[in-house]
Amino acid sequence: RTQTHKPFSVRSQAAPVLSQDELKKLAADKAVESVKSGMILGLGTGSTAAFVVDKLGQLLSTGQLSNIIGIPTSKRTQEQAASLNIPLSTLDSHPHIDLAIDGADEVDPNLDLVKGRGGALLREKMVEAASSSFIVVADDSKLVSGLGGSGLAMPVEVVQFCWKYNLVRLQGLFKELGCEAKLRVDGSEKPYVTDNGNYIVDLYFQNPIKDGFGAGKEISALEGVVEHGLFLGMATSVIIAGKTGVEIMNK
Ligand code: ABF
Repeated sequence: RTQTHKPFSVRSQAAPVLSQDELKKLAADKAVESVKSGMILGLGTGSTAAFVVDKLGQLLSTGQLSNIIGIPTSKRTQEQAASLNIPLSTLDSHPHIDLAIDGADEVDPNLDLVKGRGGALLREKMVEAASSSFIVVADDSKLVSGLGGSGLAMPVEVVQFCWKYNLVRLQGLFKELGCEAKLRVDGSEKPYVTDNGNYIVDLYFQNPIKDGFGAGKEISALEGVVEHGLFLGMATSVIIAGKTGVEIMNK
């Protein structure tokens, strides 16, 4: 089921051209409409999720929301939320989350996702799996017909120990998809280290993944793999903002 909401009610024919950030904010604001006072909330990571956190901070500061507890999915989000005085806790203290809102890197027509280009996939998956509802917010550049089909990275978090051994094994798993595996590096060309002290191997596919569940299982079966960026069957709805408005895709 898909619903479309126009971004503005415009009288003139020419609709305003929104920047990518404005689209992200539009999707974020729409998602925050589902937040109710008293909820335990999973707080996502990334530039779109940051708009969600901003909006929550604003609604709390004006008293339009109260008694929210946020469970952040990264140190970055934790810092942002703390700076906005959003009360925070952990999955240890709150193992059941009412609603998580987060961005994504790819969204396919079944609402399956690639996530983790922001490096926070492990905590995102733990928090979102513990949530009764999971709303994804994105601009329309994230829509793909098949996962892995954007030509951009599908991340896999691996332990540092013998990361090269696992990089080679990961690349070998998807030879027939023309997969190239690369260790993620930071701005100084040093290995990127996740919040959990691990490395990330980014997989680049020439062809989309046909069997996401099968691929996920094969990746997880490799010893030393911590988590992968395929988020399958997890999203309850996806809010996509594009030129024609905000589209809500429901399961
Ligand atoms: C998180 O942020 C990640 O899972 C995903 O990698 C990224 C998307 O970032 P952005 O919203 O900045 O495109 O949701």
